[in-house]
Amino acid sequence: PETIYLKDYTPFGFQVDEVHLTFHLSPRATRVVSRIEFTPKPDAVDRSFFLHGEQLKLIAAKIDGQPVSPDVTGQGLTCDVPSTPFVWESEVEISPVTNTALEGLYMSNGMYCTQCEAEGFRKITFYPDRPDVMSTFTVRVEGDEKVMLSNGNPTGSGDGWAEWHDPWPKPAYLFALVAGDLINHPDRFTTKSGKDVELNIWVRPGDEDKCSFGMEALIKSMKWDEDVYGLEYDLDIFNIVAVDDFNMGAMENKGLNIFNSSCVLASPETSTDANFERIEAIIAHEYFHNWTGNRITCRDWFQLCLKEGLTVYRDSQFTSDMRSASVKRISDVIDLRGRQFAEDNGPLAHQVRPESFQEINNFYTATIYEKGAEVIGMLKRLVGDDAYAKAVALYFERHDGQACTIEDWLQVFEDATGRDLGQFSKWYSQAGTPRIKVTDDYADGTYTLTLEQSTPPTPGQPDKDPRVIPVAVGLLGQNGDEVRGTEVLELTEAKQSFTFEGLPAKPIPSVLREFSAPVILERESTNAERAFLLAHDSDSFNRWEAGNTLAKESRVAMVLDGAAPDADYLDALTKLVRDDSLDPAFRALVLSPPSQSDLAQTLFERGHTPNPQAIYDAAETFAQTLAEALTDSLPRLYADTTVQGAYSPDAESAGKRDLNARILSLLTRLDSGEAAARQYDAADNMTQQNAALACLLKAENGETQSQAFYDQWQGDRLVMDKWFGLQVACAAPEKAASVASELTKHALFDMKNPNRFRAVMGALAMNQAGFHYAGGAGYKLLTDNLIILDALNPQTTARMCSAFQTWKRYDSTRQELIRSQLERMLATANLSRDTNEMITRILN
Ligand code: DPP
Ligand code: ZN
Repeated sequence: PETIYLKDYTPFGFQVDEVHLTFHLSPRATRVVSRIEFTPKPDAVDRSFFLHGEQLKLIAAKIDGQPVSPDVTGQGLTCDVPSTPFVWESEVEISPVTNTALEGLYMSNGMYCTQCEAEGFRKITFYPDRPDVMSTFTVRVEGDEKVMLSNGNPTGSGDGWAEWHDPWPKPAYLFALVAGDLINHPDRFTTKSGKDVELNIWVRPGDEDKCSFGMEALIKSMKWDEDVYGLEYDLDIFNIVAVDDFNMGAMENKGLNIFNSSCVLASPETSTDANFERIEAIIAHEYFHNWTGNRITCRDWFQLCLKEGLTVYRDSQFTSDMRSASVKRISDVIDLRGRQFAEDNGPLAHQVRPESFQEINNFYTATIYEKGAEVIGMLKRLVGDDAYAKAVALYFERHDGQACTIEDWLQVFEDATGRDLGQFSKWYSQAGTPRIKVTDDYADGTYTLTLEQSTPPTPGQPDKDPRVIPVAVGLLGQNGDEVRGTEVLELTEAKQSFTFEGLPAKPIPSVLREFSAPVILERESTNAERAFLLAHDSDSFNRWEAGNTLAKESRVAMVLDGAAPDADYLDALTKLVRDDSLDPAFRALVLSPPSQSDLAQTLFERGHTPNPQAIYDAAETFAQTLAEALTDSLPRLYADTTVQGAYSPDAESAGKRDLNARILSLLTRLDSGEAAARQYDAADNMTQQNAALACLLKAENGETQSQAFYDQWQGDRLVMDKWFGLQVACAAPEKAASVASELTKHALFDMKNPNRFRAVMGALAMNQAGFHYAGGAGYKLLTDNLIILDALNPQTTARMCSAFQTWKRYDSTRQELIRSQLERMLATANLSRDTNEMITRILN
C-alpha cells in the first residue's frame, strides 16, 4: 500500500467554483449527476486533472457539454481539460444497499445516509476529494422518500424531489444527504444578532420521544458558543439525524449533522447517566465544529488535530461549564491515561500531527483528539486566558473560509502574544508521553523543586528534544494549609530547578495541579504524604490523584509481594466515602479503582511483566477488603445515596447515582445480591437498572434479571447493546471469551451494526483479565471476528485492532499467542488497507 507524506503536499491545480449534484435515489442503482465548474489556477505547480473516485460506475462524462472519455482506475480518473474555465459533468451509478463499509452513500434500516469524512465522497461521485478544495454546493434529491435532506438551506421541494443550497464553501468531506421515513423533533433558536434558526432532530418513527434531551443540549451549545467564543450560527436551519449503523460517534456535516443513534437518542428508561452526559458532549462537539472544522477547515488530513483537538478542547470547556469542572477534569484524565497513554507508549504511537499515513481513517485516535485537546489546554495555560481569547479571535478573523495548518494556528498565538512557539510546536511533531522526574530540597527558607524531562523513543523517533511543559505547582504547609497558591512553572530545559523563597519549613508540594500537562510524573513519595494530600490538597484533581496513586501503589505491592491492601489507604478511603461534605461525584471517582490496564502499564514500566490474572485478583481482594471494612456503613450509605423521586439527568443527581452504584457493588459482595435484586425490581430508569444488573452479573447471580432485561428490551437496539456488552464486561476472566463467543451466535448479534459488534468485541477487549486469560481464547475469538468484519467494514475492524496494541507488555507465551493471531490476520486474502496498516504497525 502507498504511504502518503505531509512533505509531499501540493495544492490542487484548479479552483472549484460551484458544485451541482442531482441524486436519483434507488437502493441498488442510485444515479449521481454532477455539474462542477472548474477554473485552472494560473500559478498551479501541478496541472494534472485528477478526480478521486472509488467503486463508481461511470455512465457518462462531459466537458463543456461535449462527451469525453477519461482514464478511469480504481482510485479515480484523469482527463485532458482546457486551460480556461470549464464545466465538468458526470453521471455515475452506485449501490447504497450493498455498502456495508458505511462510507459514502449507504442504507441503514431502509434509510439513505452518508458518511464522507475522511474520504467517503469519492464513493459518491468523481471529485477532488481533499479538504483544501472548498466550494458551494447545490443539491437536488429525487426519490420517493418522505424526507430528503442535504446541507445548507432548503430552496424548494415538491412531490418526489427536494433542493438544498449551502452558501458556505466547504470541502467534500462535509457533504451529507439523508432520505427516508423520518420524523422530526422541532425547535427554534434566535442567535445573538437576531437570526431565527429552525432546529430539527430527525429520527425513525418510534424514537420521537428520545429527542428532547438532545435538543436541549443543542440549544445550550449554540448559546454557549455565542457567550464564550462569540461564534454565531450561520444558516437558517440546523438538522441532526439519528442513524443506527454508523462507524463513528457523529459527524459535523454542514447544517446536517449525522449521529450514531447511541450518541443522540436519550430517555430516562433507556439511557444511563453516562449516556446523557456523553450525548450532551457530542452534540456540543459536532455543533462547535461549525466554526472549528467547517468555517475553518484543514488543509490536508495531517492537520486533523487542528479541528479535532480544538473542538474536543471546546467541548470539554462546555461540559465543565454545564457540570462540575473538577469532575470533568478527573474523568478526562482517566480517559486520557486509559486510551491515549496506552497508544503513546506502544507500537501505535504517533505525533499529534502525523507526517505519514497509509489510511487516514486509522488516525482518528486518542492522540489526535484527546492529546490534541491537551496541547491546546497547555497553550492556554502558558499564554493566559486573555491572550488565548485574543489569539482565537484573530484565528477566526484571519482564516474564516480557509483550509489551514497547525502553523497557521500557532502563528495567531505568536502574533497575539509576541511569544516564540518554536519549542512548543514540538508537542505536535514529537510523539510519546514525556516523563518528568521531580526531586526537591529545602535549606534556609528556600525550597527547590528540580524537574527533569525525558521522552522515551517511539516508532520512527528514537531521540526527543526537551519540550516546553507547563507544570502547575502549589505548596502546602505541614498543617495542610496552602503556603503558596498555584503557580505555573515553565519547564523548557532537560533539567531545571525552581526556587521558592521565604518558607519557614519544608513544604509539601502539590505538583501538576489540574493535570496541567499530559505527562507521567515520577516522584519518590510516601504513602503518608499521599494520604496527606488526599486529605488536604486544595486542588481537587491532585486530591483525587493522591488517592489514585495510593490505590495503585497498594495494588502494585499486592501483585508483586502478595501484600495485603494498604491499611492507611483503606482507612483514608473509608473516611472519604462517608464524608457527606464532599461532592458525591468526587467520592465516586475516589472510589473508582485504577484500571487494570493502567496497572499493567505501570508494572511494565517498572520492569515487571504484568500478569493480568494477578492484577484482577488484587482488584477483587481489594474491593472485598474495602467492603468488609465498611460492613456497618454500607446499608446506610446505600440508602443515603439513593436518589429518590422522578429521574433527572442533571450532574448532581448523576454524581449521586454514580456513588450509589459503587456502594451497591461493594454491598453486593456482602449480601450476595439482595440489595441489587431489589434495586433491579424497583428501578424506573436505566441508570439504576443497568447498575443493578451489572452487580448481579458480576456476582454470577443475575440470570433471572438478565432474562427479564432481555424480555423487556429486546425491541430496543440501543438497550440491547448494553445487554450484550454487560455480560461480557462482567464475566469472570475464565469465562469472558466463551460468554462473548456464545453471544456472537445470538439471533440479535449483527456483524454489520458497529454498535452491536463493539458491544461484544469491544467489551471483550476491555475485560483485561478475560481477554488475556491464559490459553489465548480471547485473542482467537477477537481475531476470528475481525477477519469476518474486515470484508464488510474495514474502518471498524482496523480501529478494533488496537485491542492488541499493548501486547509487548506481556509474557512471552502471551506474546506468541497474540503474534500468531496477528500474523494470521495479516495473511488473510484481500485484507483491507486499513487493517493491514494497523496490524503491520502493531507487529513492528
Ligand atoms: N469529525 C467527526 C468528529 O470527531 C468524526 N468523524 O466529530
Ligand atoms: Zn470532531
